[in-house]
Amino acid sequence: MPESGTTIVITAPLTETIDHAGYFIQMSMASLPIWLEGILNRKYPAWRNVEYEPDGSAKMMPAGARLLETSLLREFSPEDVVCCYPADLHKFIGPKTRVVAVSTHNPLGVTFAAGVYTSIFGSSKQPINAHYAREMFETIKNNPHRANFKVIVGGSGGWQITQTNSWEALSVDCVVEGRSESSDAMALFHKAIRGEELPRQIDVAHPKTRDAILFPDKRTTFGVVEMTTGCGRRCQFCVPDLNPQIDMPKDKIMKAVRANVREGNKQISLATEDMFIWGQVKTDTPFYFPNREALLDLYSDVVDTPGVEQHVLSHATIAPAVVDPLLIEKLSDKLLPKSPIKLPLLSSHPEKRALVPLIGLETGSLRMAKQVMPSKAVPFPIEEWPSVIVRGLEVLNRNNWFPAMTLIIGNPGETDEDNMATIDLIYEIERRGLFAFFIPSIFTPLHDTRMESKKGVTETRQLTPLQWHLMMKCWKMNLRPGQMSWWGPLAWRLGAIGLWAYKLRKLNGPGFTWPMFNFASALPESVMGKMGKIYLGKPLTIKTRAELLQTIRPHQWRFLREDNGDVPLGAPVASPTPAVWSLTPA
Ligand code: B12
Ligand code: SF4
Repeated sequence: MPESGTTIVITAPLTETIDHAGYFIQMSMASLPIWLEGILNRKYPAWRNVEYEPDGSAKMMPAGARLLETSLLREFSPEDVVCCYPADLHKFIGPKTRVVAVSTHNPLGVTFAAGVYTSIFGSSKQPINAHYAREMFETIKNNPHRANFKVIVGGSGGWQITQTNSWEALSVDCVVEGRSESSDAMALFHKAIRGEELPRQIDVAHPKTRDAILFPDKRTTFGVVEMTTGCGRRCQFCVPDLNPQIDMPKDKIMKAVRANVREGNKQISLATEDMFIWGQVKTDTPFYFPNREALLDLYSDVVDTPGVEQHVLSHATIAPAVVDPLLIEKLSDKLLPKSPIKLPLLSSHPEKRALVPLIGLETGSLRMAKQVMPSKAVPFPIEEWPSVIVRGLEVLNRNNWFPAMTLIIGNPGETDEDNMATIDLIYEIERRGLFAFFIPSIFTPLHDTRMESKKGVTETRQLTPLQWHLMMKCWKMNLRPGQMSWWGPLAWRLGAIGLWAYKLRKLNGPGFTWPMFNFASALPESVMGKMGKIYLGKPLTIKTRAELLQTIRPHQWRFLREDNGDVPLGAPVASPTPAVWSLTPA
């Protein structure tokens, strides 16, 4: 590393860069307050360990930082661009440095889910990840060469700085919204190097075509390789859906997978909003009828790449599981052996392996669903949402997929009836012996979304007893697969009640008390229900798969695959290898 420093230094918070212990460690760090860091330190004593290149630069970096590096290398020489960990910034920043570029996912923890749980536990401002992000910004601010360089921040969490007006506090000059491939983003770096003033915030264009998207040739955190951008289901609260719907060319995905392995990564995750649209974007078939052959071909090649020992799924939607159960079955055969996630109490796999994609459930209320996510269930009408969830979960669970399902509590205009409808669905799922990890979060109006101007719940004290009940019931159900010992549940109950008595009771208000007792299993639910303290949910009428297929618009029946059965009578049948497959890249 030159003593004069590198012209452009790229970094990211340590807690967004580490990639051992699986996705869950980063998700926990996004949500747990800093005062609970000790729990993670004890469970993962080596979580801070990172690997280095011989020159002291970072071996692994989040995909966003790597993309920025790749974009810059089109216009700058490799000597002028480096990626390093926050602790090594002083080694790379010198008098010659003109830009410190930060890539961040969630710097202040004000996004959905993250903020909620820290606020339940007491501080809404300092999740572990936010603590480390602030520490990184502090290091940059106090660097002796700070006057000579500009600080440019980008990544999916950049908006948090804009929204909280944190430019001065964090010593940030410019926040970039959008992708680094953009020529506007590059122009900004040239401007900074010339020492010109930068705008505080700039929106840069998203590439419109698949060929305009770059792929890094280095190692990314968790082996993240982009698979798609955009989604197409158009939910009102969604940020990624605002991007164009693009599925990446397979040869580029595979090259990035091999680059990760070559650089010592043993794990891969294909980043997407909905894995099931890949291979079906801009074909003659609507994107919500998955392209089975294309998906099996892609995932098989990824997990069969020599050196790939682990593979984790990112995001998906649930309707495709009802549309094509055989796809799920065949994907499971390929993906389960490489899944690092084991759920001994749930999985029927011989090694107890499981797949845990992130899937949005969001609400069980049809009234709410029609307002905020009218196309979430396509090809099924949104009126069938509860049946789609239940039948989809049946298919997924049967094949050892136990999704992490997000729910939004406190949607604008949400009533007690809406909450009761969601609680009905959660109890229906439980009654049927189905399982998902339910991740409730409080509605946050995310920057740039179609719901940006809407107001959400800002403090946990504002939650109603029904909203609390929904949240705590979800967490109670989530803990089941972890409570294998006789003492586990007992310790959990006592701990939870103790914490409530000590701190949470005051923080979260009176509506929290009975839901908390339910969470801690202080009394049987039926007793609390009879006492009128919690709502136990009413049974729902759930359509069969055959009935659900009947609700698809008849002109789309031809996209259903006969080998799955239940195809409505009189429907022309899709060929087993749809013609559209030839349109997807090899
Ligand atoms: C993989 C992933 C994860 C993984 C791994 C994250 C990691 N550190 O690598 C895990 C599961 C751990 C994770 C966790 C979380 N995630 Co996440 N995640 C994703 C996912 C699927 C892909 C991210 C990615 O790598 N994309 C590919 C890269 C290339 O894209 P990118 O980072 O945006 O980078 C581009 C631009 O932003 C820009 N850019 C990036 N950096 C910079 C820097 C500069 C200076 C410039 C100019 C440009 C620039 O250029 C890049 C392209 O060229 C996205 C959805 C998506 N498709 O983006 C959600 C997503 C980013 N995650 C999200 C959320 C909410 C979270 C959590 C808060 C969830 C939670 N409660 O636990 C946590 C926070 C983690 C933390 N450490 O705090 C949201 C963010 C919403 C928002 N706008 O705030 C998204 C969009 C998902 C969603 N559907 O809502 N996540
Ligand atoms: S299904 Fe998910 S990714 Fe797609 S628009 Fe809705 S929230 Fe966004």
